Amino acid sequence: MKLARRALLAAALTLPAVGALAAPLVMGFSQVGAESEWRTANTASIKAAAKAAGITLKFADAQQKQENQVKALRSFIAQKVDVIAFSPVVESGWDTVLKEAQKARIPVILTDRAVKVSDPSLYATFIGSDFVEEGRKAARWLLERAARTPNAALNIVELQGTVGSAPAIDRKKGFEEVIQANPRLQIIRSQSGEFTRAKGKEVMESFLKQRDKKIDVLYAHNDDMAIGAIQAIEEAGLKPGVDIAIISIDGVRGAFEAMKAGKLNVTVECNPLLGPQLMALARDVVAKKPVARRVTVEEGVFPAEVAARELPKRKY
Ligand code: GYE
Repeated sequence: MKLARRALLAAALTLPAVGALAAPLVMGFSQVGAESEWRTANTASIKAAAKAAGITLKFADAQQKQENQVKALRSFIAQKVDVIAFSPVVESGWDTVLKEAQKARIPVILTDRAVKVSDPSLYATFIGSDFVEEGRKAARWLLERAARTPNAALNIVELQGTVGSAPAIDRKKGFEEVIQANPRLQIIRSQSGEFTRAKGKEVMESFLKQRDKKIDVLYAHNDDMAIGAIQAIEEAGLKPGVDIAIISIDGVRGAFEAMKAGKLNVTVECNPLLGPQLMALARDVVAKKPVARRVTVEEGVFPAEVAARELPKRKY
């Protein structure tokens, strides 16, 4: 009798442990927003990958506001999720909330955008693109094109991404670094179009209204702003891709369609399909396996000449 009771007790004690092991891993994910085609593809990839990996995803949309992201992170901490992943809207201002996560022993994975923090141990790893390199690639395309018209000055207008965001800061930096090689290339105006079509169009309209200098080139930090600007250029009676050369970044389907129509000249790829790699990293981080500090993504450059051939192969 005594033995049987002991066996029962032992079983009761071990059961919850077995149950806990089998419980699905819970990830709190704070997304930037739904500002672009890139972001929509990124969200879809993360949701699908979580499902495929059997990871329970608590998803929060920050609508491009850091304060919403901080709130979401605090709520994930309060809910004691196993791991937090987020794509930070802007680079700075994360120290306090990340310290709170660390104190609660919840590992944090950065996806897509990087942060500037005083203590690197505040996050486990970062998976995303090299935005400085994307800016360089955009500028290299322009340098080659400029070489074909050796005497002409090329006035560039720039549509920047969200102010203070890693892709806006880095894409500007990489582009400026490379165009310095040719003094004929000058950025004559630069303003944020917040990574959206609507704002891209609005800012391009205001660039076009200032008639003091001719605009030869538009460099947009993402395809959506370029697509918005294309509309503004057409409404101003000019031919996008012809009267004004247009360079953008992301490589979304809309960009390939614009290139096929001859309205966009080149897009630099930025891969949003980070979901599967993120879920694998999350499992490793929670299991305390060693992970790389920085996981990068392979990307290409697609000029308009290859658009028709590449379009059917695009996954986003
Ligand atoms: O390029 C843009 C989006 O952070 C890489 O954010 C991402 C950028 C992407 O809104 O379209």
